[in-house]
Amino acid sequence: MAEALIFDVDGTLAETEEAHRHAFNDAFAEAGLGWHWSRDDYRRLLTTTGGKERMARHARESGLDPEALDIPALHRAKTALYTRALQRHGIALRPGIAALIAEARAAGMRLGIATTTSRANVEALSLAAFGRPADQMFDALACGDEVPVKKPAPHVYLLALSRLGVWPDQAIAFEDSRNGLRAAREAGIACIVSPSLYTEGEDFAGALCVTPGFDRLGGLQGIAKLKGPHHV
Ligand code: XBP
Ligand code: MG
Repeated sequence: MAEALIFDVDGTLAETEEAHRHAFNDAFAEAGLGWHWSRDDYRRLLTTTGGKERMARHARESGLDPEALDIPALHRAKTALYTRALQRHGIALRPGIAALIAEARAAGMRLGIATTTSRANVEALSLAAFGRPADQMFDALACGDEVPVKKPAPHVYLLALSRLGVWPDQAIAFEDSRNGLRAAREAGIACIVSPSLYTEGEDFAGALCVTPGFDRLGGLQGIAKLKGPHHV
């Protein structure tokens, strides 16, 4: 039995990317940039992890110099809009997440977060979806604004492992994207993938298991029976 479960946030705990996309578009409108990301634009741009990095890519693809724009300020505005939207409208957890977390807690396992997004966004999601602050839900949080390189680099998973005090083979990661899976695998962690709205159809080679929903795993007992890159 694994000793720790480590969860990605966006697309894994909840379907958040539409809320992110609306917040980006509202921030672009407030700044008078004339940019608008459609769902198709966003699907393509999501292969670049991190909001600031995504905006810089869009600027370059539009023939603009990202350095000439105040991307950090634009991203702060986007974060404020995103956190306010979660506060106002709430957000539902993906099926199976609440049960897995409750079962792992009852079994004395440690729980962590390894995400590309910022601590502020994790906090907003935790309050909106669990009704509790993130540090009451998870033993360790590792966020994109704390590491030098975002997923698919392994840094955020390595940070989560060290904060949880477990080795890679004592943990299982839960992801929705190829970039997230690559990050977990690079860190040596077995990874269960359930694709989300925007990641359906990606290549998940190397996953311990790919499932249409985390509620289909049969809980911790079902997970313990999975055979794959690591025995868990
Ligand atoms: C999710 C992301 C994030 C969000 C936006 O990746 O790439 O960038 O889309 O969040 P993952 P920020 O689920 O693999 O961690 O704007 O706060 O960066
Ligand atoms: Mg994700």
